[in-house]
This record gives sequence, C-alpha cells and structure tokens, in this order.
Amino acid sequence: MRQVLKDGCNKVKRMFYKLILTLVVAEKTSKRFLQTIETRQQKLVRRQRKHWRNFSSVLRFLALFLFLGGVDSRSPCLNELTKATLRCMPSFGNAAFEKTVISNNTCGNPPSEFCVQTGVTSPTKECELCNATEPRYSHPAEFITDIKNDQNRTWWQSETLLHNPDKPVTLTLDLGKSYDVSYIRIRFRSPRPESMAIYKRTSTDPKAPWIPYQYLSASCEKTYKVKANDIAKTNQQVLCTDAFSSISPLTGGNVAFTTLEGRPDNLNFDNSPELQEWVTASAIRIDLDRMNTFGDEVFGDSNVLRSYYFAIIDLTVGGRCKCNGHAAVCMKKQESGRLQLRCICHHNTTGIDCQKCDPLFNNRPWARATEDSANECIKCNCNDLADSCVYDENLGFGRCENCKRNTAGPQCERCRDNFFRLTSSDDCQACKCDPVGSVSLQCDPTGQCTCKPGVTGVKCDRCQPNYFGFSQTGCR
Ligand SMILES: [Ca+2]
Repeated sequence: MRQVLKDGCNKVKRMFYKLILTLVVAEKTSKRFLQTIETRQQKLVRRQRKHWRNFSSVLRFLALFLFLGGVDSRSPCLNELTKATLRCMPSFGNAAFEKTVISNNTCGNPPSEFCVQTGVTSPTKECELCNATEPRYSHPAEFITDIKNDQNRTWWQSETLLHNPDKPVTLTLDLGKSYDVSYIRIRFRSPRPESMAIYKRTSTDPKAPWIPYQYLSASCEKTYKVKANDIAKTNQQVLCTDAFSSISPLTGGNVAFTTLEGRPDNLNFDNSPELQEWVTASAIRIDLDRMNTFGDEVFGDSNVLRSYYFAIIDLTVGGRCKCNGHAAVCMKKQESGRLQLRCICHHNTTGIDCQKCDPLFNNRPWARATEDSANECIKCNCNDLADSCVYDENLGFGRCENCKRNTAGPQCERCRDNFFRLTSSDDCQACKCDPVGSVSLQCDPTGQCTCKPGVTGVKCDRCQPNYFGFSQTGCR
C-alpha cells in the first residue's frame, strides 16, 4: 500500500516537474517570439527609410539613363547631302531582351511549394506551387528576358531554402556579341538579395574570364572585401554599394548599376580606351550570394523556409550593340551554318564589331569613330594588283599583300625579282637569264641579262663568237 502511495507521489512529482519545464520553455519561446516581432518591426521601419533612399537612387539612375541615350534612335553613317562620313551607332535598347539566360537553380523539378513572404510569421501564409512541367506554374530562367508586360508578370524563381539550403544561385546571360553597356537593372519578385555580384565577359570566347563588374551588398567589406559606397578612383575600379540590399520592399524591388556613373573619364568617353573597355560586355553573370531574411529561418519551420527564395521578374541591360561607331544596324546573319549577331559595317570596316578595316583599306590604322571624325578606313594604293594590305608603321602607309601579275613592292609598283618590263603599264615578264652564263638572274628593264666574260645573248646562254667552253666561269 505504502509502495503504491510512494509510486503515485513520484508520478505526480514527475508530472509537476514536466509542467514547470514546459512553462519555462514556453516563456522562453514566447519571449524570443516577442523579441523577433519587436526587432522585425524596428527592422522594417529602418528598411522602409532605406527603401526611400534607394528610391532616390533609382530616380538618379533613371535620369542618367535618359542622359546616356535612352531617347535617341540609330544615327546614319553618311551625310546624304555632303557625302561626309559620320560616326554612327545602332539604336539604344535592352540588350538582354529575348537573349538566353541559364540558371543553375530553378524551382519546379520536382514540383515544390513556395510561400509568399509577407514579413509576418503566421500559419496562414499564402503558398503556391512551382512545377516545371506545367506552364501555368513554371518559372524558368527565360522568363527573366521575355516580353515586358505589366498585366502578365512572368518571373524566374529558384528553389526555396527548404529545398536548397545553401547552394549558390547563378544566372548567366549570353548577349551573343559585344555591347556597350550603360546600365543593368534587375527587378525582383522576391526580396532583393543581401549580397549579389555582377560579372561580365568582354569576349564571346567561352573560355574568356569572368570579370567582376559590381557588387551589391549590405555587407560589402565582409562579403566581397570591398569598401562600401566608395568613389571610383579609376575607370575600371569595381565598387560595392549597399543601396539596393535591404529586404524592403518584399516584392518589386529594383537593383541598378550604371557603368559610367562617377567614373573619372565619364565626360571624355571618346578618348578613354579604359572606359570604352569598361562598358564592353558580351555576357553577364549574376551571382545571388546571400538571401535577405528576417532571421526566422533558424527555427527551421518549413513554412518559413518555403518563403525564402530568389525570384526575378526582369533583367534589363541598357546598351547599344558595339560597332565602334561604324554601323547603324546590328542584326543576325547566317555565318558558318549558324545565326550570328553582327554589325552591318560602314566606313570600309569589317568584323562582327566593325573592329578592323576591310582587307584593302589598311592605309592607316583602324580607329573607332569619334564625335568629330568617322575615322573611316582608307584604301591602299596597290595599283589594282592586290586584294589586301597591312598598315606598315615604318612606311607610314599600307603595304600591299600578294601582288598579282608578277609584281612586287609595298604598292605592287615594280616587277618581282628576275622579272622585267619597259614601262609601268606593261606586264612583267620573266628574265629567264641562263644561270650558267649570267652574273645574276636579274635582267635590265629591256630584258637584257648581265653576262659573264665571253658570254653573249639576251639571256646570256651562249659564247661570244670565237669563244668556247660555256661554263660557270664564262667562255674562253
Ligand atoms: Ca519576365
């Protein structure tokens, strides 16, 4: 009986301890929850302020965008009246439009659920499905550069933190050829990343290195070892800004990067090869390095984890097809069996970017067109006897290549060795000097070879009268 009472007492004691423990844990949890709510509200207010600052940066950026040529269309390469050559360029536009984007991480395969981030922890989060096999629910990378339509905002989306806790997310945009890039703007559907980096390639060579272009981070120094909001001291200095990295707004936030803003040669672009190189890009890579969160993902709640992911509505690359001032049109052309985007070159230039002179137009070095001069390529003087020339620094003009009809010389102006002609309008003929009887294989302009002693004939191929023994030493 006593034993039963003792056991019962112990049972009550254990239950009591359990209750106390539960209460303590509950109090701790609720305290932590209240702290989370409080700091979240403080955070939101702080971020709201920051958002306004960002908004003014976006306005500044838009002003610069208009200044950089968002308003004009393409310009002609020739003045129709005076026939003077003019610098020309393709129209300004969105270089990313309908270009291929590849992502290493996209939701929907297998189908998964994601929840819309509302900034408030509640069990009734609005959740949707991402399913790559159902068009209605798929969010592929190509939706980043598709048609812009405010009624139907398509977007790309990554997996959520629940499905992909720490794999870095990378987007790669291939522009198809070099562009002069003025700005890059990314419109997010999810909150903007805490840290992201933009890289570029300046050549279409798939082995070309990725060059850092801009960092955008709330933790510049920690994440990218770059001072936050620094002023560009050189034209190609990679900067880091914290202006676009707050969690607010939760949707529709913009990230923008203007390539020329604040660069030392900003107003002297024509004469700055460094800056010209800096704005050149043929591919863009965006690394989404860290998400912005409210810190509640640490509790591991699956609905919370489902509400963290990257989603981008649109990527705009404001720029012009790079034609070095020698083309007004850039279009796809059939080239070795595939469509290649290229400039339609003027000013006797050629190449995908009009980056060189036509073969027979290298009488002076190739140059970009400037505001003052089209710097067109000039034809070499090859007397119509060559199809190509190369500029020769020592000569100061173009040296003709592969002179035709037995001619030679920098301008195909003379007969090649061992050939002759009387006047420059004649064809060059072979001297055909006899190698045994001639001093050299070169004849004079009449075709007469120089004979060894005792040798005679136009081609020095026989002994003079009364001489004999035609040999390497002449005739005796
Ligand atoms: Ca879209």
